[in-house]
Amino acid sequence: MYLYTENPLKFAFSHEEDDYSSSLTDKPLFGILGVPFDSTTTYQPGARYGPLFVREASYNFEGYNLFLDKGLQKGVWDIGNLESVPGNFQKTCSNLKSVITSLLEDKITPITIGGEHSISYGVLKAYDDLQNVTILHFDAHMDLRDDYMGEKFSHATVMHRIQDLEPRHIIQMGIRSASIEERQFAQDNGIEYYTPREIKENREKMEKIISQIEGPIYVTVDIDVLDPAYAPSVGTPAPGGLTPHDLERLIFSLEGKEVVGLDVVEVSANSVGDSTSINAAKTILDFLFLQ
Ligand SMILES: [Mn+2]
Repeated sequence: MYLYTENPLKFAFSHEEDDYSSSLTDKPLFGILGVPFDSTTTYQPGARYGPLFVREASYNFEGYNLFLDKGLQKGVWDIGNLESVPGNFQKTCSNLKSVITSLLEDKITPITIGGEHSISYGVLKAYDDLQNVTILHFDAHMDLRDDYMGEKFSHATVMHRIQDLEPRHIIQMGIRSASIEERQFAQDNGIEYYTPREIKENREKMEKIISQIEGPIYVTVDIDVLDPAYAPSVGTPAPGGLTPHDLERLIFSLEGKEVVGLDVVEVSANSVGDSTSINAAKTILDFLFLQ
C-alpha cells in the first residue's frame, strides 16, 4: 500500500478486500455497493452514473464531523459495483439479492448507492425476515403505485413492492407528490407519511418519531427528498423539498438505532461538482459518523 494515494472509484475512507485480508485486523462492518441501473426511469435518465459520481464527490469531505465531534470509527469496505443487466430488472434484482445475501451472511451492513429506486426492492429481498424491520423512507414521492404503465417493478412502484414483503412498518418523510390511489393505499395499510411542511414546522417532532422507532430499521433515501435547488440531477425532480440541513438532522436522529441497511438512490449526476452527488455522499457519511 502506498501512502498519499487515493482511489476515487472507491468511496472515501473505505477499504478494499485486499486491505482486510492482509493488513487490517478489524472486520468491516459496512459494505458499500454501487448499483448502476436506471432502466425504469421516467423523466431524467442517468442514475446508472450515481455510484461513480457519489463516490467521486465523497472525496470532498473530512473524516471528522464537527457537529457530532466524531471521526469515522467503524470499518467500511467498498466492494465495487453490481453487475447490472441493462433493461432487465429481474436479472439485476437477482444479482443484487445474491450480493446483499452474502454481505448479510458475513455480518456486514449493506450501504447501497443507486441506481434508480427500484433497486431497494432487490436489496430488501435478501433479508430473511422483515417482520420486525421498520422501513424509514425519505422521498418526494410515495412510490406506492401497484403498477406503473402496466409494470409491477418500477421506481414508481417500489414502496408498494416493499409493502408486499410485509415489513413491520413504513414511515415516509418529505412526501409531496402522490396519486389519490397511493394516498388511499398508505391509509389502508397504516403507512405513515409526513410532508416537507410538517417537517419544517415541527422538525423536533419528526426527530422524535425517528428516535423512538423500536427494533431494526432499514433506511432508503431517494435524494429527490431534497429540493431540486440542492439536488437537481434526479430522475423525477419535485419542488418544495427539504434542505440538506433538514435531512442531516433527520439522519442524526438515527443515533444509537439498529440500522440494518441504508440505500441512497436516484442520483443521476453526470458531472463533477453536481450538488446532487455531493449531498448524497454527505448523507452516507453523516450516517457513518453516527456509528
Ligand atoms: Mn422520488
